[in-house]
Amino acid sequence: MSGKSISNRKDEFKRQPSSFREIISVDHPVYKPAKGRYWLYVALSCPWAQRTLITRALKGLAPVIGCSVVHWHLDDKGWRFLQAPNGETNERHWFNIAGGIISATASSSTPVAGVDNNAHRLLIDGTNEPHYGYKRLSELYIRAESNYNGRVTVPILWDLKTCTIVNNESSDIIRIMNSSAFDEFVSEQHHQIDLVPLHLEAQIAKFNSWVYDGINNGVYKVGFAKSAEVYESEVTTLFQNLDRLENHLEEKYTKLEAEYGKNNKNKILARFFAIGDTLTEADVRLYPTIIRFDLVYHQHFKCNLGTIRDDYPYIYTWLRSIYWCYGPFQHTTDFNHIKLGYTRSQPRINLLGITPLGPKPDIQPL
Ligand SMILES: N[C@@H](CCC(=O)N[C@@H](CS)C(=O)NCC(=O)O)C(=O)O
Repeated sequence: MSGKSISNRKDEFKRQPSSFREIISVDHPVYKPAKGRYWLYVALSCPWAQRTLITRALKGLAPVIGCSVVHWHLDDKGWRFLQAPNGETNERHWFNIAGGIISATASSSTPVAGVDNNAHRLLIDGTNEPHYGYKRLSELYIRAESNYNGRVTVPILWDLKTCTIVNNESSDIIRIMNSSAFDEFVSEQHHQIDLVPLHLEAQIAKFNSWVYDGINNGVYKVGFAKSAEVYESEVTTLFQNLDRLENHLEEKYTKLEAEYGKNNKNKILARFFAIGDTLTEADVRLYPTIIRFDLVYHQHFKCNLGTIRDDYPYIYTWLRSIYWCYGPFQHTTDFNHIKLGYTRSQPRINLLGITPLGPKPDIQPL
């Protein structure tokens, strides 16, 4: 049963549409491609923001588009930045984030559940805002639009030249990064990477569409349901969609086994992707939800009719293959930000803010 068939619609979760939807291109009257002109603001706990970090890394854009990371704790005033001592900023760090610095320090598999919500560990709990010294993400929204009254969300792609938000919709931001707009600033090897190749465009669009509604946003519809009736309906629908994904990946894996032989695991895994036999946008958009599933969605959002690790062997093989073999996925995954971010920031769901220590390990070896 889909959530839409339920009469009590006020109990359903509705995602607010994003408000800034510009693109960057040589033909755009304002937003032309340039090195160092655009800046990404993210939360490492946020799956939508992680898409943009993965794409930025895959496309070699870390030296072109810098990045700041908000503190993992979303409090009643929204996202906040850390303050660097004496206004200190180190550009090199900001450019390298998710190319290593933050995640290398913070994503040790030892959970820091005992840490308090006001922890101020620069480059571990987040970064400062290096351009304007802002304390809150909301200040960027107000700078962009003085009477802005929508939700203050990450990710944001910011223009340092006109001091405004170019785009705050992750699916647009990854398309901007995947376009050839920034090719002149990255190596030849990165021009070749196309996450939406023309021959797979329609398949990727179809896949993204049901995965968004049924899985990416599906977990939120479960977690933010305001009545048992809505919850029960949404959680059933979510697991039907996970079953569909499992069948899709099983079919792909079985075909690869037939082609390369059951024992040729390396060859199989090198071609085991959501759509086609290379990494595409479909993997980039699916991964942030699946990597969070057992850690937070299972217990915190009550998506607990099963776990990925125990009940979905093909999804789990795909997940581990992506995580362990592709740096841009692994290095943008910070298990501490993910666990702390969800469990400490939603008192309606977890009043005492106690962060569960398990499951252990965060992800098993391939
Ligand atoms: N449509 C947006 C959704 C972004 C979004 O919902 N971000 C969440 C974090 S996961 C956020 O910043 N929420 C803060 C709030 O709503 O107050 C996108 O995909 O970029």
